[in-house]
Amino acid sequence: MTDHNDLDRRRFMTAAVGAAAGLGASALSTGTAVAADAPGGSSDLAKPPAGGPGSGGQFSLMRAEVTINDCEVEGKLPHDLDGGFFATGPDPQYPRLPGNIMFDGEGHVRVFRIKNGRVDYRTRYARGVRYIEQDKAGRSLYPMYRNPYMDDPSVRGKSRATGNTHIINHKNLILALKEDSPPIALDINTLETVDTVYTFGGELPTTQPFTAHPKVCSTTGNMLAFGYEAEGLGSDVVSVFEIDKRSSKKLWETRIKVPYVGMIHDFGVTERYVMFFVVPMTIDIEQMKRGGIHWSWDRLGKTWFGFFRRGGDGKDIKWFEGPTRSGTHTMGVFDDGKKLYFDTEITAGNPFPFMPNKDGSPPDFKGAESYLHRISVPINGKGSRYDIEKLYPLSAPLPRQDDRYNTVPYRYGYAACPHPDQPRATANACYARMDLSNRSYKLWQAAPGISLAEPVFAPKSASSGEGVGYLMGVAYHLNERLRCDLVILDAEHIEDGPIATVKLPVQCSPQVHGLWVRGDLYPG
Ligand code: V55
Ligand code: FE
Repeated sequence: MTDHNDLDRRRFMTAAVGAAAGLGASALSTGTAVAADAPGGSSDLAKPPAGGPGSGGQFSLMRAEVTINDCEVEGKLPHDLDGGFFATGPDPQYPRLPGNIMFDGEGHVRVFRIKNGRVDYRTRYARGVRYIEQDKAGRSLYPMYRNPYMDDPSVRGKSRATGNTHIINHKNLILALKEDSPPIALDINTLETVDTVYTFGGELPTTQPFTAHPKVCSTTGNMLAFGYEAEGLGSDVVSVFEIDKRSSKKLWETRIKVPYVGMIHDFGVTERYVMFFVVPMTIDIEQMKRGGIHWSWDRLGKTWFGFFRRGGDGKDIKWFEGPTRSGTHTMGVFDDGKKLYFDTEITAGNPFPFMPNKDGSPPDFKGAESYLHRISVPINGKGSRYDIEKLYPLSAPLPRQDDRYNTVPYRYGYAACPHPDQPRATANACYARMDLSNRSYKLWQAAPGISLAEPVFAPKSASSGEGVGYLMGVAYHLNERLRCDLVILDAEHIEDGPIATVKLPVQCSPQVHGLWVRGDLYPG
């Protein structure tokens, strides 16, 4: 097994940074001084965030629902840009209980609807059962991240869905996703909630967990998804299924068993295979019973990469072993008939320093730095370990691709990251466009004081080639009390900077993931 892991050459991409770089930033909004001993980043997290008290970049609370028609735009909005940039993130209705983490909180969805040179901005909470019940009670009823033991008796057994992680469009709906629950369905135009527990018309049980990272098949447009802990809390069964894009019918479903119960946040699908990467962010029932979160990091845990034939019964699943690592987000996958390739961001240790370590050790910020790697295995199943190689020196825990290439070979990846040469960076100063054909990348660096959230790629039209289109994402101005812009770049020339900037007079609600919905996929 090859592992060109040069984490030791890191240039202070630490907590603070890996953090601001992506998910770790979370630490900021919990108010916990977790970074006191962060190598190289200590002072950065210890001092109050630049946006003012309580601010934490892309994870700062907002709560106010906003409607702004015909936003101010600087530069020139491309005339061919037609669609919606959607995003979601946890924006707690009520203050978080001490010990709770920033991955908890009600999903607040937003859209920048762009058409005919005009942008309308709108945000609404995903009003799931949890939101509605808490609104009635006037207090938090689900006080701990993914811990049903802590739920108020009045809501026991009711949907815990928050829709705070990612979204996907299905027919005329925007589905707000959290991996422990069925989606919450929102109207694509108004963002009003139309279904608190969306089951694709009864295709899924109302208790079915549903990943935050479904894939859209590049050839059929159908949706591939899975749910882990599929048969109840702590279950080692993962259900995998494909949903018809028009009828919403389940075309097939397979149940597989995983080597152990860990967080399976994302996966990979090609035209022929389904792939999972099992990492030792393991379920911790004892910790939950003590009032803690769902997970703790097992630094002794091995990783397993598994694949099976798409649409089959899953009995052919083959597992390959690897060292302790974590990988949360898939950038892209493909198979060449001989091997399967799975491009993912990889950390050497616990990727979320705000989640406990099983052995009680303090947060390891260096181990949380995430770099893009490629995992590969032979399709004929020979061998027992997977190969892994590092692709890029960019600290990028939220890598993306052109979503039209979810299930086929792809060339370009995109991500927000700190500048690789700026050791003391505390924010995602850059957007990167990666060209996998020669492992090169291009960067655009934002002005000082800006932290960039995860970008999305928008093709110029449904039929334009890969990489021909726009890269866009939200810029949080750390020195303007987090006021936000949407920056829009020519994806082929990101180094030239934004061609248009949508100026909001307010902060955006927290963002985890975003999605571009092309205008031709809108109703009507
Ligand atoms: C992630 C985010 C989550 C979660 C599990 O992106 C993993 C990683 C916002 O919630 O619950
Ligand atoms: Fe995610």
